[in-house]
Amino acid sequence: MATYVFPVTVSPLLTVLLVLAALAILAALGQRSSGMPGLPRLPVVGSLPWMTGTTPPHLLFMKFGRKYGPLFELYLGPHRTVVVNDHDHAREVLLQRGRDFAGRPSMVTTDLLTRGGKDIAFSDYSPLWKLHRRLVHSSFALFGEGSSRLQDIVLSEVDGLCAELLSSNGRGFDPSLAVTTAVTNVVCTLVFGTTYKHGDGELQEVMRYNDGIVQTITRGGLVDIFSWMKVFPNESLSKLRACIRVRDCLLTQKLHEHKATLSEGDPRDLLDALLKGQGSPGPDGTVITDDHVLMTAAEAFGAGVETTSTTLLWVLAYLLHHPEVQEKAQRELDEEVGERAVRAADRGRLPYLDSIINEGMRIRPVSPVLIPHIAMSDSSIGGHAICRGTRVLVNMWAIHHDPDHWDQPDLFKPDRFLDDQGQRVTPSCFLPFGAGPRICVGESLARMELFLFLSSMLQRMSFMLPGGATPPNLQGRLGVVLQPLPYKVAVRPRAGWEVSTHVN
Ligand code: STR
Repeated sequence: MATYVFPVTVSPLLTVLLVLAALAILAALGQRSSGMPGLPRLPVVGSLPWMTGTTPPHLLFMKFGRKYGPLFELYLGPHRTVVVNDHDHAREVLLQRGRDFAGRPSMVTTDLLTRGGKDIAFSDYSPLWKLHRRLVHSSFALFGEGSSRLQDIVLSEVDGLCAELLSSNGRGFDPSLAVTTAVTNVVCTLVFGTTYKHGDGELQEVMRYNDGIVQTITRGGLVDIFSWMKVFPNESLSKLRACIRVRDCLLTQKLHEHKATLSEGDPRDLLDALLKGQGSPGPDGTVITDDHVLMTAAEAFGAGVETTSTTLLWVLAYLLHHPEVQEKAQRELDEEVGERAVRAADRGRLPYLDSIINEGMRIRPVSPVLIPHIAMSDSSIGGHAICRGTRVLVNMWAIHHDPDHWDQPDLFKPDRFLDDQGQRVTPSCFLPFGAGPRICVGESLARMELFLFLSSMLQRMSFMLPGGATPPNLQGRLGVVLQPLPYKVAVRPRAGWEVSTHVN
């Protein structure tokens, strides 16, 4: 077929004018074609020019929500993105039409991190993903509720942590390193069966690469919106690649060791459980490869460390603001547990302690805007048509701070999770782990770990503001999770527990 060349030559100036006019028309057309309120939009950059500044997304979206309502749209570059700021629409997206919205967008940074989506959190919805998720779920179940494995691991780590905290002898110090080290060690034991001494070189290497990933994973910034930008040099991406290399080297070695020593009988740790469950192919003949096992271990690791240590640090920060809450929890512990070590089975008896953890996760959710969802088929939210491929951001921060559902949402009040008899209540708009097909697979492990760490710490010691220090800033800093800014505490052993300074 002959190529037909349009026989008109247009002057460069006219071309520029035509292009500008076309852009203006496109911009006008781009507005509200769906009838959903939302931010203005320009070609190529979308709504990004209206989203500059230093306000983190969860607060920015809440501000836009006041102008556009609880459900609105914006364009991240070319990507149509719907933001959900309220509980009713969130339930639609996560639960009622959970399947429609269970997809994940592909992003440059997370594709690097997960070898193109061989993980659970970031990989797109597929039969293989479902099979993989089921395997991870059943492997986690071997260590959580109904087994004493996690309890034993945490309790042996708590001794070391308490000893370290108490060694400060009443001086003020930043608790984050000690807490993160303890949590990292629990996760190392759970995932690949290695328990390190505090200060061990390999443990430090693990903490270093993890920190590097945390710092760079969200800093890819524009590259996750305009993927073609990955061809340009990008310092953050190079650092991310370097950390991933160190991670993969360590985990591959653990994987080989596990394969070589795998035996009949109970799995020793998560890697064993995954390897043992790897065999059976999925419905369409797909299989869970070694890469999947490796990526799962890496992710269980990253998710387990960042979320748990951050939640603990938030709770401690709030306890410094509310000594009366700490005292009430300690009274409950004294009455219900006394001097023996706290066990997982005590959870039922300690509703107030649980309510503190819940209130911490409500007021400062580690994931204030959940990992982006994507519509896998044409669907709808709140009666608005949503076409396949639309990204959906659920603003859990806005839901957890909605004054229509929470009395004085900005105040730390654990009692809101208890009724007048002191029994647990769980408001339906409390969703710190998300909901639906993408709900956090580690929820029950996380809850148990948080419970065991916090109860053991509060049983043994009191956290106070160091003399003259101002209470922690509660504003938070958004990285891959929402973290408290560094702060200092002083600790004092509680009566009968002075001895724990001598443990280890
Ligand atoms: C932290 C750093 C790391 O080494 C690996 C991961 C992968 C899983 C991520 C985790 C991260 C940060 C917290 C996440 C978690 C999956 C679920 C969790 C994003 C980047 C939350 O949704 C809070």
